Amino acid sequence: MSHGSAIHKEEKVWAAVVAAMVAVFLAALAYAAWVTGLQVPGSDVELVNPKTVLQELKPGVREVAPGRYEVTLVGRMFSWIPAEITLKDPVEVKFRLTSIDVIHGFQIVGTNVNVMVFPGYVAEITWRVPQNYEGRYLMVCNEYCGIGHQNMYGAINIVRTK
Ligand SMILES: [Cu+2]
Repeated sequence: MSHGSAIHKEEKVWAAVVAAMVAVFLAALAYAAWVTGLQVPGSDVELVNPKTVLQELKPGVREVAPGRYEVTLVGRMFSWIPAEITLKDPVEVKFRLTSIDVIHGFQIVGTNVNVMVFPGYVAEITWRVPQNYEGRYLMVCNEYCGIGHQNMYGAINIVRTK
């Protein structure tokens, strides 16, 4: 019965193969994380202090070039600040988003703009605005954030002059 606990040579070989595969996978993960700078989508990890973010970031609309806007939005229970924005002849809009309290989700209904909004971080997402649309887009919070979550919505007005 002395061979009962003995490890066969083949078992050792396969254990080594498995260990090598695990090492390769971990190395691939580490490579993706540190060498290629893999990050959570949309989080360019600009850090802000949630307590002073309203003064620091100055929420609102900035036209950086004709048709190109930068919109800074701050989420809080239970609204977006500002809750309504108007964009004239927009082509591309860069949203900068953060929260002063809990995790929110920023979504523009009917588009592919959808990003999680964390307190302490500025998430960035760029929206190429459909050029055939004029009117109102609904922006909502799609991450349950508390008792008034369903009231957390706002509007983006698209105005066309040409
Ligand atoms: Cu919310």
